[in-house]
Amino acid sequence: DLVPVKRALLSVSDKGGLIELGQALAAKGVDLVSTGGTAKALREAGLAVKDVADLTGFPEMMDGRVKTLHPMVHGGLLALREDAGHLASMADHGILPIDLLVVNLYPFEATVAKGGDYDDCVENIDIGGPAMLRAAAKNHAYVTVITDPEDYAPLLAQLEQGGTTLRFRQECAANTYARTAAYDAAVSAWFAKTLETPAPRRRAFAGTLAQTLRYGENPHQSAAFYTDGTGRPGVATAVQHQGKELSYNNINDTDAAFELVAEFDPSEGAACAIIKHANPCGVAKGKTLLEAYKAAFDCDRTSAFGGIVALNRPLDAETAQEITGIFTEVVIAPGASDEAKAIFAAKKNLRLLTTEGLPDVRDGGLTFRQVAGGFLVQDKDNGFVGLDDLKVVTKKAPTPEQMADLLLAWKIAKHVKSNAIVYVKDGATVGVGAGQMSRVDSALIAAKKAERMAEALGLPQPLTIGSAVASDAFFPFPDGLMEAAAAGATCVIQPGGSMRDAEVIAAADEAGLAMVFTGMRHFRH
Ligand code: 93A
Repeated sequence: DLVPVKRALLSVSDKGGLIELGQALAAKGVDLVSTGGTAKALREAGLAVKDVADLTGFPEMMDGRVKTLHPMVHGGLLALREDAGHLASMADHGILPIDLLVVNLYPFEATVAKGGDYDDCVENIDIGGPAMLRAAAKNHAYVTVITDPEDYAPLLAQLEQGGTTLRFRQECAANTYARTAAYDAAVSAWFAKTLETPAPRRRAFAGTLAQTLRYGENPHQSAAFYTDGTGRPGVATAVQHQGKELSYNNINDTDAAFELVAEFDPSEGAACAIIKHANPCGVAKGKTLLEAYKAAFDCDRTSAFGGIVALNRPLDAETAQEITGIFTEVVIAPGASDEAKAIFAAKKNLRLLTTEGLPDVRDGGLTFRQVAGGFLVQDKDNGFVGLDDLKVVTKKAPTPEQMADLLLAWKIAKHVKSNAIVYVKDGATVGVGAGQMSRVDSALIAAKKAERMAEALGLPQPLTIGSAVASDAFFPFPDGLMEAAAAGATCVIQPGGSMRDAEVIAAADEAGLAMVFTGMRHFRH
């Protein structure tokens, strides 16, 4: 079933690998046809190329908007080579068969990512490219279609044997439709964002395969990682400097870690988050990264083992040295010094990821969750509560120091699975209770961990004594609040809004607590 390639149409925006491909094709005696910029590049490399304009008898016009949208092109791609009627049409109109199409599209996603203005984005919506890709992919019985420079080598390997196999052409077709679907999804997402309509009647979701993963959450699940083209700084766009390939769980945890640490403006201080199973087991601010890392580590040293560490400033040598003290899976930071990299190089299993800056946590964007038969889509939780939004509801008001810890606890609680209870003291978490079905249990578990840490660190008492506590949602009864008070919390931040707020406030006053309401909830499931 080998189909030889005699004529190829090349029209690419990403000209990487183009010359080598053109040379290899020419060496195999393939006739090359190309659009303006692609033809120019090939010619400059000394290759003989025919212009699409010569094929169609029309010049490229309207600033390139119309170059390949012509029956000479589409007939050549779509004609069934063994159909008498199709062959007759080809003969009548002088249409030449095109056996290979190499197209990659106008960089729409990249234009959006780099903040292109409205007209720029619109102009980068490729029309002719996807039309050709879809035509060629439909006619995969005869036509080979390539839309990714990474497939140039496999293509040439196929041609070595005299032509492409049906299986290869089918795989190319499948990739092509995924690409055009992702492309249109990106256009549709850009419109939704521009028009500020999170829920248009139809919504396409698509991504580009970044990596097939060894397995999913468990070894019996296959998995892959897709990028969405937004270019948001984070695990999808990070550079990995060392260590083995990231796993599904690593990617998930690294994302949780980096999104959390991005809450902390690096110009206001260093911050570190240590994550296990997508929940923070230690978060701290510090004058230096080292200070922040140490304080985060001291929240729950047991859980930090094998964790993911995220930093809000470029990794420095002293922090790198400290991190190598225990086994850590991944470190992600907006950069790393050469010295820090050299220190990590000795730790073969430690992955170091660096990004171009931190993501903007106030940024919009969507989150998805699959349910049977559909998807739940929502805005990212980019809710923010500042000092002015807080309402003191108890007789006692928090001191400025308590207020700072309360706001920190609140910021962190947003990134903890519900029910979330977070104890903070002096700029660092001292207990995190996550993912419990009862808020009382989250309060208890966090306090218990703090007790264990106090023992391990040889402290006279758990650090929850005199701490600030945050609850991601209101206390429906006073019991959860009382557990926090029993653990030693002296001030509380929570959304409020329970039917029993009055009862909860009375209990807080009774216990001598200072409590503030945020008016905003941070459920996370
Ligand atoms: O503006 S288009 O939508 N109109 C077309 O007819 C057309 N044909 C190919 N864009 C079109 N293309 C695209 O031009 C290709 O998808 C490719 O990305 C690009 C290559 O242009 P050049 O060869 O001039 O660099």
